[in-house]
Amino acid sequence: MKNKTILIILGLIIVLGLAGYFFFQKSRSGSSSEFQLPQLPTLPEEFQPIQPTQQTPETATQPELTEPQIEQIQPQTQNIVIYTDSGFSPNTLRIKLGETVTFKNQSSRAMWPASDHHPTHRLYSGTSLAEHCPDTEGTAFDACTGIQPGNSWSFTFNKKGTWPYHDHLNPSFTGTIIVE
Ligand SMILES: [Cu+2]
Repeated sequence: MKNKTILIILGLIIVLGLAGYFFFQKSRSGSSSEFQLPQLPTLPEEFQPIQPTQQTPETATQPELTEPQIEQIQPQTQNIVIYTDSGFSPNTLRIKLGETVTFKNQSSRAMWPASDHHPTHRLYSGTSLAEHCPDTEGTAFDACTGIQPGNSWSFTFNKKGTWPYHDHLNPSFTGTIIVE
């Protein structure tokens, strides 16, 4: 029984091999019109393989935010001193050389910020009130006039040091600007 099965299998292999050989010979000698490879069935459009899409310009050119750019976006710190009926706040303010301090009058009366020492105001500029007012050059730490409620006065510090000041109209109100 086993031998018979083996014989049948061998026979099938031989027959298939011969058939394949003749088929191959025919396809080699025959013209292309006689023998055509079967065409693969075309897939419906929805089953077509997805073509890799090109990168859109938006994502391709989008710049990455770097740390220096983030720093540029951040607003500059403002140096503001508020003057109220109880005096200057903050009482001591540290700034960098070349920075500007804005004194805002939120009190009910006029203010006159000026460098110590009252009444001459010589400490910052080395000149007296009579010499440096009106301070058109912006070199004396002296408002040189009363600043009305709701108004403000700004001064740019171009000298390093500790600069005490007072309200010339109410000299008991004092403060200090430290320029580093
Ligand atoms: Cu004064």
